Amino acid sequence: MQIHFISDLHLSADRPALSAVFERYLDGPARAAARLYILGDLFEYWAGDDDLDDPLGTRVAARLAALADTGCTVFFMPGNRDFLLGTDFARRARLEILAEPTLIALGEHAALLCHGDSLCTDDLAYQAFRQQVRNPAWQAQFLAQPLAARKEIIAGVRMKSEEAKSGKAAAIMDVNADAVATLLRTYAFPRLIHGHTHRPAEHRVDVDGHVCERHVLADWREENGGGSGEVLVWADGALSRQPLK
Ligand code: LP5
Ligand code: MN
Repeated sequence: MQIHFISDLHLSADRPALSAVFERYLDGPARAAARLYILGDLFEYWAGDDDLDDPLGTRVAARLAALADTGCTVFFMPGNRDFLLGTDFARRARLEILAEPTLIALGEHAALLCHGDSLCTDDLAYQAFRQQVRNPAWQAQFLAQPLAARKEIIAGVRMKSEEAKSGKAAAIMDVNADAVATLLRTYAFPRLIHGHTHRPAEHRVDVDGHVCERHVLADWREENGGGSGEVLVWADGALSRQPLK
């Protein structure tokens, strides 16, 4: 039985080709998985579960629920764009929301799962922003605002974020080696699987003499009207990447 890992799909109404790749994946390769882990940024942004009547959210929830009906257990870990996804969506999509990080068994070695943004500790402006918006009291206050007002605020933040990113050195927006080492040490040197950085790669990290694998998931892309994605597949005791069209 396979176990699948995906992240950074960034689904949005104005990128239908990405939703098409996702739906083909759910109807095809995902059927071979006993478990699917979605490690954040499934959506370009999520303004709150009261946006569930939005056609994209409704459709994604229904498609995920249909996969769950086939016997696949679907897990979702929040990303920096969809951490407001809550229990209403989870119920509709028949998925389980995971805390970050989560340690799972994967063959002989454990695997530690996270979105990846918490490891980008050199990005001080982002970490300050993250600390604010991940605060439960801040979230409650934000969610108490009308949906339309929230969407306006999010549009402003997205613009500011793009502006800020264009002035940041690429290295700042990657994971910090010490943050990775500290995390791996804390969890007794597992494999690490994360997304967020959009730098898909396999790394080997030496932490106190323990060589740990770090698997960075690929972001899904829309190019020239077509879409492409990738799934990291655990099968027959090994991890491999499968391209999706
Ligand atoms: O997502 P990505 O990879 O493009 O960029 C991230 C960091 N940016 C973000 C912002 C999101 O992309 C957009 C917001 C999504 C919606 C969230 C839902 C609801 C939240 C409501 C918020 C009010 O996460 C980017 C990193 C990059 O990853 C690489 O790691 O660099 O971080 C930034 O660019 C942040 C800026 O440096 C600082 C913050 C600017 C926004 C300030 C707005 C003030 C409004 C105050 C409200 C609390
Ligand atoms: Mn992200």
